[in-house]
Amino acid sequence: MSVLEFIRETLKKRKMHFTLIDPAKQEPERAGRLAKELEEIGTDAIMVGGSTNITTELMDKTIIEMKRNSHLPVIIFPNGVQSISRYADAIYFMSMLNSGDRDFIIGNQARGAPLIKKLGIETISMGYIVVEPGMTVGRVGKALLVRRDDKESAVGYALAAQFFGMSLVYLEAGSGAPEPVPPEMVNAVKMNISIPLIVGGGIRDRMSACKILDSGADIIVTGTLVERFSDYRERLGGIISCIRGRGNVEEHP
Ligand code: 1GP
Repeated sequence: MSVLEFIRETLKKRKMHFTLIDPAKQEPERAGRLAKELEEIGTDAIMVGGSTNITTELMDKTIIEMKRNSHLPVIIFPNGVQSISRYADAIYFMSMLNSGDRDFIIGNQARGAPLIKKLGIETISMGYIVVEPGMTVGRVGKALLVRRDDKESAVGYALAAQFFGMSLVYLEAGSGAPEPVPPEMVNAVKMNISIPLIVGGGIRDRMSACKILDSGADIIVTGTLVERFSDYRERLGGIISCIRGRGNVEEHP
Protein backbone atom coordinates (compact mmCIF):
# COMPACT_ATOMS: atom_id res chain seq x y z
CA MET A 1 0.00 0.00 0.00
CA SER A 2 1.36 3.44 -0.85
CA VAL A 3 1.60 6.08 1.87
CA LEU A 4 -1.19 8.09 0.23
CA GLU A 5 -3.42 4.99 0.17
CA PHE A 6 -2.61 4.42 3.86
CA ILE A 7 -3.66 8.02 4.61
CA ARG A 8 -6.87 7.76 2.57
CA GLU A 9 -7.83 4.41 4.08
CA THR A 10 -7.18 5.58 7.65
CA LEU A 11 -9.15 8.79 7.10
CA LYS A 12 -12.19 6.72 6.14
CA LYS A 13 -12.17 5.52 9.75
CA ARG A 14 -10.71 8.35 11.83
CA LYS A 15 -8.63 11.50 11.87
CA MET A 16 -4.82 11.34 12.07
CA HIS A 17 -1.81 12.82 13.85
CA PHE A 18 1.60 13.31 12.23
CA THR A 19 4.78 14.33 14.05
CA LEU A 20 7.29 16.67 12.42
CA ILE A 21 10.91 16.00 13.27
CA ASP A 22 13.53 18.51 12.19
CA PRO A 23 16.79 16.62 11.54
CA ALA A 24 18.81 19.74 12.34
CA LYS A 25 17.49 19.82 15.91
CA GLN A 26 18.90 16.52 17.27
CA GLU A 27 21.33 13.73 16.51
CA PRO A 28 20.02 10.99 14.19
CA GLU A 29 20.21 8.46 17.06
CA ARG A 30 17.85 10.55 19.19
CA ALA A 31 15.51 10.94 16.22
CA GLY A 32 15.47 7.15 15.93
CA ARG A 33 14.64 6.69 19.62
CA LEU A 34 11.93 9.34 19.31
CA ALA A 35 10.36 7.54 16.35
CA LYS A 36 10.05 4.38 18.43
CA GLU A 37 8.47 6.26 21.30
CA LEU A 38 6.12 8.18 19.00
CA GLU A 39 4.93 4.93 17.47
CA GLU A 40 4.16 3.58 20.95
CA ILE A 41 2.25 6.77 21.86
CA GLY A 42 0.19 6.45 18.66
CA THR A 43 1.27 9.02 16.08
CA ASP A 44 0.41 7.86 12.55
CA ALA A 45 3.39 9.04 10.50
CA ILE A 46 6.58 11.04 10.77
CA MET A 47 7.32 14.05 8.62
CA VAL A 48 11.03 14.87 8.35
CA GLY A 49 12.20 18.33 7.42
CA GLY A 50 13.15 21.82 8.48
CA SER A 51 13.64 25.29 7.08
CA THR A 52 17.36 25.72 7.82
CA ASN A 53 20.60 23.67 8.03
CA ILE A 54 19.24 20.68 6.12
CA THR A 55 21.67 18.48 4.16
CA THR A 56 21.02 15.25 2.29
CA GLU A 57 23.48 13.44 4.57
CA LEU A 58 21.59 14.59 7.66
CA MET A 59 18.25 13.58 6.10
CA ASP A 60 19.65 10.15 5.15
CA LYS A 61 21.14 9.42 8.57
CA THR A 62 18.03 10.60 10.41
CA ILE A 63 15.61 8.60 8.25
CA ILE A 64 17.76 5.45 8.46
CA GLU A 65 17.61 5.64 12.27
CA MET A 66 13.84 6.23 12.22
CA LYS A 67 13.23 3.28 9.93
CA ARG A 68 15.50 1.10 12.06
CA ASN A 69 13.53 1.92 15.20
CA SER A 70 9.91 2.08 14.06
CA HIS A 71 7.40 0.92 11.46
CA LEU A 72 5.92 4.38 10.97
CA PRO A 73 5.74 5.79 7.44
CA VAL A 74 8.40 8.49 6.98
CA ILE A 75 7.43 11.37 4.69
CA ILE A 76 9.89 14.04 3.59
CA PHE A 77 8.69 17.60 4.25
CA PRO A 78 11.15 19.28 1.89
CA ASN A 79 12.67 22.74 1.95
CA GLY A 80 14.60 22.19 -1.27
CA VAL A 81 16.47 19.63 -3.36
CA GLN A 82 18.84 18.87 -0.46
CA SER A 83 15.93 17.31 1.47
CA ILE A 84 15.52 14.42 -0.97
CA SER A 85 16.50 11.13 0.67
CA ARG A 86 16.29 7.71 -0.95
CA TYR A 87 15.43 6.16 2.45
CA ALA A 88 12.04 7.85 2.92
CA ASP A 89 8.72 6.17 2.13
CA ALA A 90 7.32 9.25 0.41
CA ILE A 91 7.90 12.94 -0.21
CA TYR A 92 5.35 15.73 -0.20
CA PHE A 93 5.59 17.16 -3.71
CA MET A 94 4.48 20.50 -2.42
CA SER A 95 4.10 24.03 -3.61
CA MET A 96 3.97 27.00 -1.26
CA LEU A 97 0.99 28.50 -3.06
CA ASN A 98 1.27 31.91 -1.40
CA SER A 99 5.03 32.34 -1.78
CA GLY A 100 6.29 35.48 -3.49
CA ASP A 101 9.31 33.51 -4.73
CA ARG A 102 8.85 31.29 -7.77
CA ASP A 103 11.48 28.85 -6.40
CA PHE A 104 9.07 27.86 -3.63
CA ILE A 105 6.11 27.61 -6.00
CA ILE A 106 7.67 25.60 -8.85
CA GLY A 107 11.46 26.20 -9.18
CA ASN A 108 12.78 23.80 -6.51
CA GLN A 109 10.17 21.26 -7.56
CA ALA A 110 11.39 21.28 -11.17
CA ARG A 111 15.00 20.93 -9.98
CA GLY A 112 14.18 18.02 -7.67
CA ALA A 113 11.73 16.09 -9.86
CA PRO A 114 14.33 14.20 -11.98
CA LEU A 115 16.11 12.93 -8.83
CA ILE A 116 12.82 11.88 -7.24
CA LYS A 117 12.00 9.95 -10.43
CA LYS A 118 15.44 8.32 -10.47
CA LEU A 119 15.16 7.24 -6.83
CA GLY A 120 11.56 6.08 -7.29
CA ILE A 121 10.23 7.85 -4.17
CA GLU A 122 6.44 8.06 -3.84
CA THR A 123 5.24 11.63 -4.37
CA ILE A 124 2.23 13.06 -2.53
CA SER A 125 1.14 16.33 -4.09
CA MET A 126 0.24 19.02 -1.62
CA GLY A 127 -0.79 22.66 -1.67
CA TYR A 128 0.95 24.47 1.19
CA ILE A 129 -0.59 27.68 2.52
CA VAL A 130 1.22 29.79 5.11
CA VAL A 131 -0.96 31.80 7.49
CA GLU A 132 0.19 34.53 9.91
CA PRO A 133 2.53 34.56 11.78
CA GLY A 134 4.26 32.06 9.44
CA MET A 135 7.43 31.96 11.56
CA THR A 136 10.67 30.76 9.91
CA VAL A 137 9.02 28.98 7.00
CA GLY A 138 7.10 32.14 6.18
CA ARG A 139 10.31 34.20 6.14
CA VAL A 140 12.45 31.68 4.28
CA GLY A 141 9.69 30.95 1.75
CA LYS A 142 8.96 34.68 1.29
CA ALA A 143 5.30 33.94 1.95
CA LEU A 144 2.70 36.57 1.22
CA LEU A 145 1.13 35.55 4.51
CA VAL A 146 -2.61 34.94 4.66
CA ARG A 147 -3.96 37.22 7.38
CA ARG A 148 -5.55 35.42 10.30
CA ASP A 149 -8.92 37.05 9.57
CA ASP A 150 -8.78 36.40 5.81
CA LYS A 151 -10.73 33.17 5.43
CA GLU A 152 -11.58 34.00 1.81
CA SER A 153 -7.94 33.93 0.69
CA ALA A 154 -7.31 30.66 2.52
CA VAL A 155 -10.36 29.11 0.83
CA GLY A 156 -9.21 30.42 -2.54
CA TYR A 157 -5.73 28.90 -2.23
CA ALA A 158 -7.13 25.60 -0.95
CA LEU A 159 -9.62 25.34 -3.80
CA ALA A 160 -6.86 26.20 -6.27
CA ALA A 161 -4.85 23.26 -4.86
CA GLN A 162 -7.82 20.95 -5.35
CA PHE A 163 -8.49 22.18 -8.88
CA PHE A 164 -4.79 21.66 -9.72
CA GLY A 165 -5.36 18.01 -8.77
CA MET A 166 -3.30 18.08 -5.58
CA SER A 167 -3.96 15.27 -3.08
CA LEU A 168 -3.72 17.28 0.15
CA VAL A 169 -3.98 20.85 1.47
CA TYR A 170 -1.83 22.03 4.40
CA LEU A 171 -2.75 25.12 6.42
CA GLU A 172 0.43 26.20 8.24
CA ALA A 173 0.78 28.80 11.01
CA GLY A 174 4.54 28.10 11.16
CA SER A 175 6.52 25.87 13.48
CA GLY A 176 6.62 27.41 16.95
CA ALA A 177 3.70 29.77 16.26
CA PRO A 178 2.16 31.10 19.49
CA GLU A 179 -1.30 30.03 18.30
CA PRO A 180 -2.62 27.60 15.67
CA VAL A 181 -4.48 28.66 12.50
CA PRO A 182 -7.86 30.12 13.63
CA PRO A 183 -10.55 27.41 13.89
CA GLU A 184 -12.92 29.59 11.80
CA MET A 185 -10.41 29.51 8.94
CA VAL A 186 -9.98 25.74 9.25
CA ASN A 187 -13.75 25.38 9.12
CA ALA A 188 -14.19 27.67 6.10
CA VAL A 189 -11.53 25.75 4.15
CA LYS A 190 -12.92 22.35 5.12
CA MET A 191 -16.44 23.36 4.03
CA ASN A 192 -15.16 24.21 0.58
CA ILE A 193 -12.79 21.39 -0.37
CA SER A 194 -13.12 17.65 -0.77
CA ILE A 195 -9.47 16.65 -0.39
CA PRO A 196 -7.95 15.99 3.06
CA LEU A 197 -6.95 19.02 5.12
CA ILE A 198 -3.76 19.06 7.20
CA VAL A 199 -3.33 21.74 9.88
CA GLY A 200 -0.10 22.49 11.75
CA GLY A 201 1.85 25.09 13.65
CA GLY A 202 1.30 26.10 17.28
CA ILE A 203 -0.68 23.03 18.41
CA ARG A 204 0.65 22.07 21.84
CA ASP A 205 -2.17 20.66 23.92
CA ARG A 206 -5.30 18.55 23.83
CA MET A 207 -7.69 21.50 23.95
CA SER A 208 -6.29 23.35 20.95
CA ALA A 209 -5.94 20.06 19.04
CA CYS A 210 -9.58 19.12 19.71
CA LYS A 211 -10.72 22.57 18.58
CA ILE A 212 -8.82 22.29 15.29
CA LEU A 213 -10.09 18.74 14.72
CA ASP A 214 -13.68 19.74 15.47
CA SER A 215 -13.31 22.64 13.04
CA GLY A 216 -12.63 20.15 10.25
CA ALA A 217 -8.93 19.28 10.11
CA ASP A 218 -8.40 15.71 8.94
CA ILE A 219 -4.76 15.52 10.02
CA ILE A 220 -2.98 17.60 12.64
CA VAL A 221 0.77 18.02 12.83
CA THR A 222 2.86 18.77 15.89
CA GLY A 223 6.61 19.36 15.95
CA THR A 224 7.76 21.77 18.65
CA LEU A 225 5.94 19.75 21.29
CA VAL A 226 8.46 16.93 21.18
CA GLU A 227 11.41 19.31 20.91
CA ARG A 228 10.65 21.73 23.72
CA PHE A 229 8.29 20.20 26.26
CA SER A 230 9.57 17.75 28.84
CA ASP A 231 5.99 16.49 29.36
CA TYR A 232 5.54 15.80 25.64
CA ARG A 233 4.44 12.20 26.25
CA GLU A 234 1.41 13.32 28.28
CA ARG A 235 0.61 16.17 25.88
CA LEU A 236 0.84 13.92 22.83
CA GLY A 237 -1.18 11.24 24.56
CA GLY A 238 -3.91 13.81 25.19
CA ILE A 239 -3.89 15.01 21.57
CA ILE A 240 -4.00 11.46 20.23
CA SER A 241 -6.81 10.49 22.59
CA CYS A 242 -8.77 13.39 21.11
CA ILE A 243 -8.18 11.99 17.62
CA ARG A 244 -9.21 8.50 18.65
CA GLY A 245 -12.35 9.95 20.25
CA ARG A 246 -13.45 11.69 17.05
CA GLY A 247 -15.29 10.41 14.00
CA ASN A 248 -15.73 6.83 12.98
CA VAL A 249 -13.25 5.46 15.48
CA GLU A 250 -11.42 2.23 14.87
CA GLU A 251 -8.40 1.38 16.98
CA HIS A 252 -5.13 1.75 15.13
CA PRO A 253 -3.02 -1.45 15.24
C1 1GP B 1 5.42 22.96 11.19
O1 1GP B 1 3.14 22.62 11.36
C2 1GP B 1 4.35 22.12 11.77
O2 1GP B 1 5.45 22.79 9.83
C3 1GP B 1 4.49 21.93 13.26
O3 1GP B 1 4.44 23.12 13.98
O4 1GP B 1 6.35 22.94 15.55
O5 1GP B 1 4.47 24.51 16.06
O6 1GP B 1 4.15 22.05 16.23
P1 1GP B 1 4.87 23.16 15.55
